[in-house]
Amino acid sequence: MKSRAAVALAAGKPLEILEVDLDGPRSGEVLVEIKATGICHTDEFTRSGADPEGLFPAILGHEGAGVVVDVGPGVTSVVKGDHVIPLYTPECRQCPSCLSRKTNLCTAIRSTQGQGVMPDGSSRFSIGGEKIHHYMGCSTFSNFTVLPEIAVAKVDPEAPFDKICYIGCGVTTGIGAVINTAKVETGATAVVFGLGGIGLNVIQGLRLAGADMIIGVDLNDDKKAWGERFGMTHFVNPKEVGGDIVPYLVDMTRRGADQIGGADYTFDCTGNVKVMRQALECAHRGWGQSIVIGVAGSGQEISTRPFQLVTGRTWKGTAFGGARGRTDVPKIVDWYMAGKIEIDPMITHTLSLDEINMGFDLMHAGTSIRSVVVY
Ligand code: NAD
Ligand code: 022
Ligand code: ZN
Repeated sequence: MKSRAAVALAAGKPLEILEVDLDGPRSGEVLVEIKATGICHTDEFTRSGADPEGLFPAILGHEGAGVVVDVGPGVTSVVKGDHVIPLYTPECRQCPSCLSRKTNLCTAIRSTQGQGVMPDGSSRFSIGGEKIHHYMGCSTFSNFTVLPEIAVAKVDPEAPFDKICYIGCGVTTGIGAVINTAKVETGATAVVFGLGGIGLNVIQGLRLAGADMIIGVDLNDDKKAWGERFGMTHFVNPKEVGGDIVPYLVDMTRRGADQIGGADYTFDCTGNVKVMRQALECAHRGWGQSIVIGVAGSGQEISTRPFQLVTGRTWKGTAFGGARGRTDVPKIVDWYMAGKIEIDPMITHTLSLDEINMGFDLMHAGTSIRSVVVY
């Protein structure tokens, strides 16, 4: 069949809206009509050529929602008409990682996904016989895409596609980092570095978890109102703090009879390795946990003095908020439908596929929280 898609033909070039050929689903695969897709940082990381593992030509996009329109042989967990969210972190429930219950990083299709192909080693996308790569196993910048059955989460059919697509990455990453990775408890203190599309979801996750003090840190003062909108209790702009921000944050979080400062939980949502160090060092001695969510540029390294860890701070990282996609994503959609979490105000721009490159411009300008393309 044919599908309209935004194609990344070469690194650093704008996406081109083209008609592509799409082969139908093979064994264990499903054909999905994508109804909406968010535009996320990783798409830009790859489009720009900064990602050393980026493959071209490719159909990017990994934050979508749509409807199953066909299933290949052997598919049992979804049927035509089901509403689904594609999963860049699949959940096979059979590999050693899924069975371990200790990680969400399913390994069933990991190597082929990284090579931009389906699990059988071939691509379903082409133009004039030339192969086009899949991206993060999703390729949601195509109106139709083929996905492995284990890489779709079946969700409430009443939920609006143009909002729940964001659960395909940003919402689940931010809320999941709080609930699955940090396991934040009622009354906790927290610092969130970077109040963008991820940090704001960390903030609403902290509110959901019942955190007491939620400090947001951002270089952009416009983010103060955004943070407060989702539960932030204090805002710090590092530019307005003369010198080191770490002792400043430690001071803000002094509690208890011993008046030792430091937050119970801190989150890096910037991808800046210097910020990751600040986040670790403003965590409470003895028990503070710092969660790295931001993805740093290739070749970047983090550092701190071992003393920071010896005195009981923990450095953790999270992919897709530690969420097991097929199990956890439908629950997050239900939370949205029940009004427990908010999504609508974070979607600041809705575009048509023809306008997709504008979404990348808005991301660079810092004027959007999330741009969503509606097909
Ligand atoms: P964003 O650009 O919307 O937000 C980043 C924010 O950080 C901005 O508000 C910016 O002003 C602020 N900032 C930049 N430098 C800062 C500094 N030195 N101190 C304080 N604030 C600073 O980006 P986003 O969509 O929120 O994504 C954030 C990061 O999360 C990216 O690196 C992205 O790749 C990553 N991410 C990770 C996962 C995962 O599974 N681990 C999933 C999705 C996104
Ligand atoms: C999504 N991300 C950033 C913005 N939006 C993002 C990027 C990478 C990861 C998670 C989220 C990530 C963390 C750890 C891994 N990845 C490796 C997983 C593994 O090896 O099992 C990651 C993922 C997918 C791909 C590459 C890296 C890919 O499909 N190319 C989950
Ligand atoms: Zn993403």
